[in-house]
Amino acid sequence: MSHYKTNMRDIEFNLFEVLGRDEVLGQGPFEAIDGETARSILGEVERLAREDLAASYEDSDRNPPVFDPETHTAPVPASFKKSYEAWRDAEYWRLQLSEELGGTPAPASLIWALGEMVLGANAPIWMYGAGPAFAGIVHRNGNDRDKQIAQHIVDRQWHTTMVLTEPDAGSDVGAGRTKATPNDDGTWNITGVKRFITSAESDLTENIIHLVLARPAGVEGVGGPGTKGLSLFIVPKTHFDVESGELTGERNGVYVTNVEHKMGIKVSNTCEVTFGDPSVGGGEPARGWLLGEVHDGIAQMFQVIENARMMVGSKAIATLSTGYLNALEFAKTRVQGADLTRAADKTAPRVTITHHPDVRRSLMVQKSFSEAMRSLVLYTASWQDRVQLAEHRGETDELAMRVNDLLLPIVKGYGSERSWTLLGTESLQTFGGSGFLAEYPLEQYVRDAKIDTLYEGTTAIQGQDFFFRKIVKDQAVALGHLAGEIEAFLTSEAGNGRLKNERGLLGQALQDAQALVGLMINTLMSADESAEGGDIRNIYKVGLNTSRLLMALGDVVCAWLLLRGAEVALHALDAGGHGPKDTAFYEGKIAAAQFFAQHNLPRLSAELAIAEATDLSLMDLDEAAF
Ligand code: ST9
Ligand code: FAD
Repeated sequence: MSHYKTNMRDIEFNLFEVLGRDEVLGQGPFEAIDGETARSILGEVERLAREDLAASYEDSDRNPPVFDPETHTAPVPASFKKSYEAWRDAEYWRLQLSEELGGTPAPASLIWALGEMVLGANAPIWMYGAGPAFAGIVHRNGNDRDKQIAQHIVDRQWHTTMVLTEPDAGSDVGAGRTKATPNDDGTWNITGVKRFITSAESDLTENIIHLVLARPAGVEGVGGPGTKGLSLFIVPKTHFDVESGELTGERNGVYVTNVEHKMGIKVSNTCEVTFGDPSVGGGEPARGWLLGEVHDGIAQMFQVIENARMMVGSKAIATLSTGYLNALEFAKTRVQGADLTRAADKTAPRVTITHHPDVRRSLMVQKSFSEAMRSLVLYTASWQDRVQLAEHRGETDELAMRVNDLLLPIVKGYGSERSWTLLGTESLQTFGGSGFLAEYPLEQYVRDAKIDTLYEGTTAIQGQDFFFRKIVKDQAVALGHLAGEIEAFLTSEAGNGRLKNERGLLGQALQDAQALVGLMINTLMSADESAEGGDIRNIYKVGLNTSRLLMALGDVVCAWLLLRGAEVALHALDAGGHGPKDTAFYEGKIAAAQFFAQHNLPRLSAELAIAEATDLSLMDLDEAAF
C-alpha cells in the first residue's frame, strides 16, 4: 500500500472553485492546456505519484546511495531509479518549459498543484528532475551558446545543480571564496570547494551541469566583496560538443569528494564538490562559461532560488498533508479507551480514538494547517500565473511580481516551520507509540521534512528577507495590497453571518499584525544614527522579532485564505444538489476555517505585546551567561 495519500478534492477546490483557474487555462501562453486537460493531468499525476513515485520512498531511505571515493560516484538504488524514470517518461515536466525549448507551458498554479503530489510522494524525484526548469533559466539569461546548452539539458535529460554553499559561506553566500579565472578562449577556470550540493552526483544521467557562483579574479571592475561580486558559471561534469551536445568523453575537473550522511531525504545526494584541484580525479582544470557573458551572478541565481524556495515550502506542506491523512486513517481504526462521557464506567465499550476530544483537536489542527497552507501555495502560484500572462503579452505585471515576492518567504519559512513541527507534535503523535516505528511512514516524514526549515535559506533568513526586503525595501506596496484584499473581505458580508465571529477575529489579527509591522518600522527608524537620538543598536530589537513577524503574518494570511474558501463552501452548500461526499467536504472546509481562526488568531495580540516589550537585555547579556 502506498505511503502517500493525496487530497485531490481539496486541490481541485482551490484551483477551480476558489481561484477560478478555468479563466486562465486555455488562454494566452496556456492555449494547449484547457480546464479539461488540466483536470485529466491532475488525475494522471495523482495516480503516478501514489503508485510509481511513492513505490521507492521507503526503500531509498533504507538503502541510500553509497559514495565511492575512488570513482567519485554515488549510484542511487534501483527502486528509486525506476520511480525517477516513471516521472521522466511521463513527460509532465514539459509543462514547466517554454515552447521554444520543447515545452507545453502550463500556469504556475497547475505546476505547483502537480508539484505537491510529486513532492509529497517522493521529493528527490522532483529535485533530480529539475533540469528542464533550470534550462529555462539558462535559456532566459544566456547568449546563443547558453541557449544551445539549455536545449541539450532538456533533450538529453542532463541533471543540473545550484552551487552556492561553501564551508564558510552558508547563509552568508557573499563570503564565498570559490574563484573564477578567465582563459584566452573565453572559458573560465573554477577553483574551490563547495559543500552540500544537491544532485551533484548520481547514475541517473550521462552528464550534470552545475550552475556555480564564483568570484572572478584578476578582471577589472568585477569580483568585489559580498554577493554582488559573484558571477554565475555553467560548469559541466563531462565536456561536450556545444553544437551537438555529444559528450567528448573528456572529464572536466569537477569531482564529488564526499556525500553527506543525513537524517532524511537520503536518496537525494548532498555532495561536497571540488573544482579544479590538481590532486583530485585526473587533476584537470574545471572549465566553465560565464552565463550570458554578464557578471550578474546573484541576481541570476535568485531566479533559481525563488523557484526552489517555492519548491521547499510546497514539499513541507505536501508532507504535512499526507502525514495528516495517514494519521486520520489510523485514528479511525485505532480503538482505545472509553468515550469521555462514560469514563467512570469501567465496563463501557471501547471506542476509536476519533471519539476523544484531544484527538479531534489534534486532527483538526492538522487538517486546518495543511489545507490553509495548500491554499497559500496555490494562491501564491496564482500571482505567478499573472506574471506569466503579462510576460506573454510583452508586459510586466509589477504588482503580481511584488506580491509573489512577499508571499515566498511565507510559503518557505512559515510553511516549513509549521509543517515540520506539526508532523511531529500532531501527526506522528496520533499514532501513539506506533508512530515511532519504521513500520509507518510518519517517522520518515518527520526526518525528511526537517531539512525544509534549513535549506534554501533558514527560517531566520526568511524572516529577515520578509521584513527588510519584502516589506521595508518594497515600501510595503505588496503588503498594503494584501492587507487591502483582507480588509475588503472583512467588510463584505462574506459567510452570510456564519463567519461573522471569525471575520471579527481576522480583523483584530490584521490590526495586530499591522501594529507589529508599524512597531518594527519605527524601531528600525530609531536605529538611524543620522537622525537625532538614533541608536544603531536598536536594530537588534528588529532582529529579535523578524521570525515572529513572519509567523504572525503567515497566520493572518492562512486564516484569510481558509475563510475565503469557507465562503465558497457556504455558497456551494446553499446552492445544494451535492451528494453526501461533497456535502461533508464543504462542511469540513467551513469547520477548518472556523477552527483555524478561533485557535490561532487570538495569539496575535500576545505576539504584539511580546514584541512591544522587546528590549536589549538579551543582546547585553554576556555570552558566558548562556
Ligand atoms: C539550497 C538548495 O539550499 C536546496 C535544495 C535544492 C534542490 C535543487 C533542485 C530543485 C530546485 C528547482 C529549481 C528550478 C529552477 C528553475 C526555475 C524556473 C522558473 N529575491 O540583501 P542583499 C539578490 S541552495 C530576489 O544585499 P546579501 C538581489 O539581486 C542554497 N533576489 O544580500 C540583491 O540585490 P538587490 C540556498 C534577492 O547581504 C542581492 O541578492 N542558499 C533576494 O549580499 C543582494 O541582496 C540560500 O538561500 C530575494 N529574496 O546576501 C542563502 N534576496 O538588492 C540564504 C537577495 O540590488 N541566504 N537577492 O536587488 C540569503 O538569502 C541571504 O539573505 C543573502 C544575503 C545571501 C541574500
Ligand atoms: P549557517 O549559515 O551557518 O547558519 C547556522 C545558524 O545560524 C542557522 O540557524 C541560521 O539561521 C543562523 N544564522 C546564520 N546567519 C544568520 C543571520 N545573519 N541572522 C540570523 N541568523 C543567522 N546549498 C547549495 O548551494 N546548493 C544545494 O543544492 C544545497 N543543498 C542542500 C541540501 C542539504 C541536505 C543541506 C543540509 C544543505 C544544502 N545546501 C545547499 C546548503 C543550505 O542552503 C545551507 O545549509 C543553508 O543555507 C544554511 O547554511 P549553513 O548550513 O552554513 O548554516
